[in-house]
Amino acid sequence: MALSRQPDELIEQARQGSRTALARLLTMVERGGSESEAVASLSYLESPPYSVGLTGAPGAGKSTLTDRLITAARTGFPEIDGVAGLENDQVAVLAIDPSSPFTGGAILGDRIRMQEHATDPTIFIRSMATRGHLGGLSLAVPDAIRVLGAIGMPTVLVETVGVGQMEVEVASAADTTVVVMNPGWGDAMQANKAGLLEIADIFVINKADRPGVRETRRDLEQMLDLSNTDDWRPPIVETIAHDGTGLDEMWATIAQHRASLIARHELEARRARRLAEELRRVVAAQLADQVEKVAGGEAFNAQVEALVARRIDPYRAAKALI
Ligand SMILES: Nc1nc2c(ncn2[C@@H]2O[C@H](COP(=O)(O)OP(=O)(O)OP(=O)(O)O)[C@@H](O)[C@H]2O)c(=O)[nH]1
Ligand SMILES: [Mg+2]
Repeated sequence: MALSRQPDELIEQARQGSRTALARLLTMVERGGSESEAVASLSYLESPPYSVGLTGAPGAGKSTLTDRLITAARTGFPEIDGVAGLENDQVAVLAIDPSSPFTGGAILGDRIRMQEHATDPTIFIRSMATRGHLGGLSLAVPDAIRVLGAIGMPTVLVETVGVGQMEVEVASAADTTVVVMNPGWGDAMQANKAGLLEIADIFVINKADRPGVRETRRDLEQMLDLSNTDDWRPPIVETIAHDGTGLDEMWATIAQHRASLIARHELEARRARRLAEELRRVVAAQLADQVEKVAGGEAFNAQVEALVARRIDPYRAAKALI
């Protein structure tokens, strides 16, 4: 079957299992523009997948954890306290590299590490960077997650390096956000400074084979004592991603969080808040686009000349342009 260029046909082909069709859809999303809008208008009609974000400082072990988590995730979400589970017959991973302008496999290390899954048809792994998407990754990633849901992925894992504001935004655009840190003095403080504490639903202290686990846990507990955690106090899980220690507990904790969100009717509320924020970003991006169009050309240059000659002030000039 020849690969289509039409988003609707591509979605159909991807639903039937074509990974090349799925890859092409995600490339469209990544590139932005009218094709990506066409993809969004279709994927938006379907219900979103359950998304789990992993973030944390560079080198914390997110990719190694994600790799292990794929295996755990395939067991699905169990039913918990009457909240229905979810069968994960397929699992998708998005590895987000905010600093890279490249695409489709920029994160070579991740690729190699996750290679044992590469031939598994129930697992889909894709690196993503931004290429001209209006609004950048904070819009491209939710779009990509929706595409994955629309073609039938029940669960999507999203790995992001959480160092800047935008990365935190991307990471927190998941239903469950896991913040990964390491043992050692100060790691919890660093995470706090980076704004990671506020977005964490679950903390993972990875590299628990190293000294300092108790100190990091204590620091975290103290910070949590000071924050408002009435409905859900983020649990702290210790892992050794290398050998898989703690990975079952990590997945079970993610499943607990999912069940808690659903039981409290918070999942829908969260998603609604995220959509409002997303719409705000789309509006901002489209207005910024219009600014670029207004802030160039002859009329604009004429106003600049008038400003230089002190015939007009910037406020009246702007009004004249708009
Ligand atoms: N000792 C120890 N090393 C680990 C553990 N987990 C990961 N590592 C090592 O830590 C290094 C970084 O791991 P990655 O999984 O690439 O970390 P990452 O957070 O994805 O890194 P970036 O994507 O570059 O931010 C690698 O050399 C891993 O082998 C662990 O539990 N214990
Ligand atoms: Mg990584």
